[in-house]
Amino acid sequence: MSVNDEFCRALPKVELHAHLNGSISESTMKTLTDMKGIKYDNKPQLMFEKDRNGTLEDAFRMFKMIHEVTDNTDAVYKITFDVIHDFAKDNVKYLELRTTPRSEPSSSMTKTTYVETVLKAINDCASEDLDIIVRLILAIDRRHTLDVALETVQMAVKYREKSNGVIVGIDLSGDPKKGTATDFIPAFKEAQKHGLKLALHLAEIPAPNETLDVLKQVKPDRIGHGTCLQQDIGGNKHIEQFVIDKKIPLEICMTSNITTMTVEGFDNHHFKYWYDIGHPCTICTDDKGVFTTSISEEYKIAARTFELSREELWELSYNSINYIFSNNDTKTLLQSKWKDLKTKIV
Ligand code: 6MZ
Repeated sequence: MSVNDEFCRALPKVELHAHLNGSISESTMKTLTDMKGIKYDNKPQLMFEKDRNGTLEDAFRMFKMIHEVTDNTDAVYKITFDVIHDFAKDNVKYLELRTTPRSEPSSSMTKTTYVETVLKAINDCASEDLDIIVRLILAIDRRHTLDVALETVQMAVKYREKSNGVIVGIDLSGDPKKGTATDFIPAFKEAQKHGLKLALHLAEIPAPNETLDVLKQVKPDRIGHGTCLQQDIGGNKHIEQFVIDKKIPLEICMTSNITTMTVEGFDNHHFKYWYDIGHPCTICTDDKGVFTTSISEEYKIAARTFELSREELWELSYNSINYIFSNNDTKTLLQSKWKDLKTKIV
């Protein structure tokens, strides 16, 4: 049977690359902008219209505006709560949300109250009957300094303890045209020293020098995007071979890459290369709000573009469990959930 919308929705899914402020639905955004008295005909400034392309610069302008809307702890609570409900409704059974701790003097929100608010919303959702496990990754923005990055790692260590392990890792993200990933290597090493996992945006645009340096010096647990790792598209043979040899899973965000035009067309997406050589890949949304997509939609696009069957989509989803940052008990629990559901949907 062919893959359709209904199948992709029913498929149990793992989402490992979702930026909190990029994942806000249109309806949550409308509530927040109404509350702030911002006219909603500003929509094109906060999210891309479906199937409209732009640039990475456009996306980063949007994040700046979104941050103006989510500049207080009430808004941060609401977006976290709503984003978790959105993913749960789309049959995501395990979600690793990532977010950059942020202070906003205008509302007296501090990085500490920011992280505590996100954790409170995660905790409140856990007490509902949502059938989703949520973990948190704290993000380092590459536009910031090493000191800020080290502070983020310290917060992750402290709040992992306080949250009973909800925080599982550290991300590096932000505008790939700004800053240098290698500057943050001491922070990545500090995170590893404390047993935190690393999910780093690497090679979203061609950047072979920093990519190879970071890979060799810290070996991240997952790579975000990895658009330009391959020799023929801005990487080099050492990078490609290292990623293959170390089997570093790639977080694949197709609509994001096409919309920001870092990849020209779904047919040319690097997912095909890595999938065909059997490299670990996990399908993700990146920013489901900004890019007007969903994880079910991303699975459907993969199936339609690369002619994947139901069984192959199932395997993609099932194998993603191997790349989560939680312990083996959680993996086993998810694997048995997937097996129970399989007979009903494939
Ligand atoms: C790099 C990205 C990104 O952290 O405020 N972010 N970084 N590449 C991308 N591809 C399009 N999409 C999102 O969520 C928004 C932040 O996530 C990062 C950027 O730093 C952005 O400001 P949070 O929840």
